[in-house]
Amino acid sequence: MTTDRVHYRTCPLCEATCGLQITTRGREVVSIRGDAEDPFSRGFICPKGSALRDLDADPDRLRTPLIRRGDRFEPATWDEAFAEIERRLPPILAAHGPNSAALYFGNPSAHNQTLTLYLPILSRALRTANIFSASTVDQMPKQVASGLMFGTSLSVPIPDIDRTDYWMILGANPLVSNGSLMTAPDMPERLDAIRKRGGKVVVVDPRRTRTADAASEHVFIRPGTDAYFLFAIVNVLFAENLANPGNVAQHLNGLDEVRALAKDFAPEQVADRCGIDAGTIRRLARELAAAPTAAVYGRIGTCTQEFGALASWLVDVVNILTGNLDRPGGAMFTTPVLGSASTHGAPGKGKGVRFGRRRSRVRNAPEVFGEFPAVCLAEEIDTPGEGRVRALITIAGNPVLSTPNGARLAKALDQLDFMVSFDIYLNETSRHAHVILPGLSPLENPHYDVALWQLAIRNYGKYSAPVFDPPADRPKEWESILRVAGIVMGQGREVPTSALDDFTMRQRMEPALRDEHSPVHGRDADELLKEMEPWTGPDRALDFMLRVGPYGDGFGKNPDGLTLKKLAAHEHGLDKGALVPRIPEVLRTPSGKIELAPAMLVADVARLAADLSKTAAPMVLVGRRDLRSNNSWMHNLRALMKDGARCTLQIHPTDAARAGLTKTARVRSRVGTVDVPVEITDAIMPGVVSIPHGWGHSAPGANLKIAGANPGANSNLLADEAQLEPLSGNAVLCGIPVTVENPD
Ligand SMILES: Nc1nc2c(c(=O)[nH]1)N[C@H]1C(S)=C(S)[C@@H](COP(=O)(O)OP(=O)(O)OC[C@H]3O[C@@H](n4cnc5c(=O)[nH]c(N)nc54)[C@H](O)[C@@H]3O)O[C@H]1N2
Ligand SMILES: Nc1nc2c(c(=O)[nH]1)N[C@H]1C(S)=C(S)[C@@H](COP(=O)(O)OP(=O)(O)OC[C@H]3O[C@@H](n4cnc5c(=O)[nH]c(N)nc54)[C@H](O)[C@@H]3O)O[C@H]1N2
Ligand code: SF4
Ligand SMILES: [Mo]
Repeated sequence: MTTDRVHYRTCPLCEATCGLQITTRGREVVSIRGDAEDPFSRGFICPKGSALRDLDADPDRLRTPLIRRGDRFEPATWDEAFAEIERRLPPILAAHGPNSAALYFGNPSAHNQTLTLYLPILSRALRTANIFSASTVDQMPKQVASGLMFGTSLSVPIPDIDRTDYWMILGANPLVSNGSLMTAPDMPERLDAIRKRGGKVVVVDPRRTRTADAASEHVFIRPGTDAYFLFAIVNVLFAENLANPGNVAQHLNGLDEVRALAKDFAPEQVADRCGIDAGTIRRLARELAAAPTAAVYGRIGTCTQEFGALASWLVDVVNILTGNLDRPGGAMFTTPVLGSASTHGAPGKGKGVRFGRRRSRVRNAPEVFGEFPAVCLAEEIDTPGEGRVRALITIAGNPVLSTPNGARLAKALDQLDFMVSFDIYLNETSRHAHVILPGLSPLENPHYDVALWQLAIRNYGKYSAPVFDPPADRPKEWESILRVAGIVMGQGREVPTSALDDFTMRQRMEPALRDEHSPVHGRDADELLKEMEPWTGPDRALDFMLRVGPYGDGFGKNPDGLTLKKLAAHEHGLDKGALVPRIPEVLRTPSGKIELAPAMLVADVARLAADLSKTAAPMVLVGRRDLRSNNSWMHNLRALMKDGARCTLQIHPTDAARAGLTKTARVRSRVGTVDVPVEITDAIMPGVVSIPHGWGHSAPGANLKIAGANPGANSNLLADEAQLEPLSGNAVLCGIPVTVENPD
C-alpha cells in the first residue's frame, strides 16, 4: 500500500503565489489545500489553486511532442521532434538572417522558474530583433514609466497595503485577479483589514467590481481617462498647496515641470471627459493628501489603454506629491530575496533605461526593453519584403486569443515557413505550429517566483522542489530550451544539455564577477561552480542569485546568509519582513535622482491635452477577469468550468434597451465582429461594455475537449492591432470603440 505524502509548494498560476499543501499517493494528487503555515498566504487559496490537480491529470495536456504532417498532428519521440527542428529551422536562419525568426513568450514564463531563467538563453541564441511577449498586452507602460523615473525595468513601487490608511485602486480588480504588480496573497483578508483598522479603500473603475463592492467608495470612470483624472489630482495638490513629497523631496528632479504641466488639467476641465464631477476629484485629492499614509495603485485598466504610460507615471507622481513614496503605508520598493537590477551595481545611481535602439520593420515601432509590440507580430509575418519573419517560436503563450486581431494573427501564422510551440496544450495558437514541445506538469517542476517576488508587499522567498519526479524519458523544459538554443547556434541537437548549461551558467555569473559591489567580485567561476554542487539547471541559477543577493551568504562573505539549501529547509517559505525604505539606494537613474518629469513622458502630455477636445466614442469596450479563469488556458479543467462559459457582454440597462438587446449581442469594432450572450447589469457605466478575454475555444484542430464545449467568443477579434500606446508599444485593450446591435 502506498502511503500519503504531504508537500508544501507555491501555486504557480497567478501573482498571488499562495502556499499550497498538496497530499499525494503514488503519482496521484489526493488533495490540494491552502498552506496555513505559509507566513505570507496564511492558508488562502482560490479555486484555481486546487484545480492544479485537474491540470496535472488533464488527459488533453500534452505529454509527448507533436509533429504536424499535413493538417494532422502525430505524436513523436523527443529525438524526432528535435531532428525536425534541426532540419527546418537553421536553413531559414542561414538563408534569411537572424531576424527571420521571431520569439513570442507568454504569461506563464513570468511564473515559472525554468522559463524565467532559460528563456533569455534562447532569445540570445536566436540573435533576433523580433522578440515579442505578453508584456506588451499587459504591464509594459508601467515598466516604461517606472524605468524612466527610478532606473530599471522592475523599479515598480508597490502599494504597502498591510500598513496603509488609504488605498486608491484604479483599473484593477484584485479580489478577482488576486493582484498584479503587487504580489500579495490573501487579498480578501488584506483588503478587509484596511477597513477594519479605520482606513479607506477607493476603487476607480468603469465597472462596479467585486473589489468595488468591498471598498469604502467606488467611482465610475470613463475608460482611457485615468491620466486626466490623476493629472487633475496633481493640479489640486499644487493649487491648494497640498503637495509635499516629504522624505524624498531632496531626491527629486522635475517638480516645477510637473507643476506647470498640471495647470492645464484642473478638475473642471477634465470632469466631463472622465465622467467624474469636479467636486469628487477635489475631494479625493484632499483625502489623499490628508490621509496619514496612502497608496495609489493602477493596473490593467490603467496600462492597456491609449494613455497607459502617462497614467502609470501619474500614479507615482501622486504617490510622491502626497509624501507617500518609500514610506511604510505608502508605495515602497521590495528588497527581493533573490536580488534584482536595483540591488546590483553601485547603489543610488545607474545607467537608467533607454528605448528605441531598434525599430520594427513594418511600423517603425521602437524597441522597449528589448521587445517589439505584440500588436506588430502579425504584420511582421504577413507583410512581404526583405526582413520578413518566416519562423516563429512561441513559449507558453497563446497570442491568437490574447493579442489584438487574433483573426489576422491566425492567418499570418499559417504563412510561416516554420513554427515551434513550447506549450502544454494543442490550442488556438500551437495548432499552427509544425512542432509542439510540451513542458512538464507544474507539479513536476521546481518552483521559485523569480519575477513576482521582486514585486511583493513583503520580502519573501520559498523554494518548492518538484512534487513528482518527471518521467525519466522526458526532458525537463529547460533542457528542451537549451537543446533548441544549441540547434540555433549551429551546435546540433546532440550536444549534452549539461555542457550547454555549464556554458550558460558561466555567462550568468559573469556580471556579478565583474561588479565591484557584488560579494563575488573577482572570484573564480570554477570555484563558485564547485560550491554550488550538486545543484544543476534552474536550481543552480537560483542558488547563485540567492547567494549574491541581499540576504545571501556571498559564497562565504556572510556565512549566516542564505543558500538555496538553507532556503529549501523553510518548507512553508521564508519571510524577511515588511518592506523597508530604499530611497536613494534603490535608484538606478543616471542622475541618481527620482525623475519626476522624464522627457519622454512630458513630451506625450501634448497628445493627452490635444485629445481632451476630441469627442469621445459613444460606446467603448473594456475587459474583465473572473475568478475561475486564468487568461486563455484554464478552461479545459472541469473543476473551473462547472458553471459553464462566463464569456458574456456586460451592458448597462439603458444601452441594452436602446439597442433592443435580449439574448445575444453582435459587437463590432474596426477590425472584427463577435456574437456574445448579453448580461444586462447596472454594475457597468452607460456607454461602456465588457467582454472577458481568453475565450473563443472553437478553433478547428485544437484539442481542448472541455474548453471546446463552452468556447465563448474571442474578445481580441475586436481589439485593434493598429492601435498602440506609443511609448511602451502596449496594446489598447480598454476603451475600444464598438457598436452593439441585436443580431436577431
Ligand atoms: N482583450 C484583452 N486581452 C488580453 C488581456 C486583457 O485584459 N484584455 N490581458 C492580457 C494579459 S495581462 C496577459 S498576461 C496576456 C496573456 O497572454 P498569453 O501569455 O499569450 O496567453 P495565456 O492565455 O496566458 O497563455 C499561456 C499559454 O502557456 C501555456 N502554458 C502553461 N503552462 C506552461 C508551461 O509550463 N510551459 C509551457 N511551455 N507552456 C505553458 C498554456 O497552455 C497557454 O497556451 O493576455 C493579454 N490579453
Ligand atoms: N482569476 C484570474 N486572475 C488573474 C488573471 C485571470 O485571467 N483570471 N490574469 C492574471 C493576469 S495575467 C493579470 S495581468 C492580472 C490583472 O489583474 P487586474 O489588473 O486586477 O485585472 P482585471 O481584473 O482585468 O481588472 C482590470 C479592471 O480595469 C477596469 N478598467 C477597464 N478599463 C479601464 C480604464 O480605462 N480605467 C480604469 N480605471 N479602469 C478600467 C476593468 O473594468 C477591470 O475591472 O490578473 C491576474 N490574475
Ligand atoms: S490566488 Fe493565484 S496563487 Fe493563489 S491559489 Fe489562486 S491561482 Fe494560485
Ligand atoms: Mo497579465
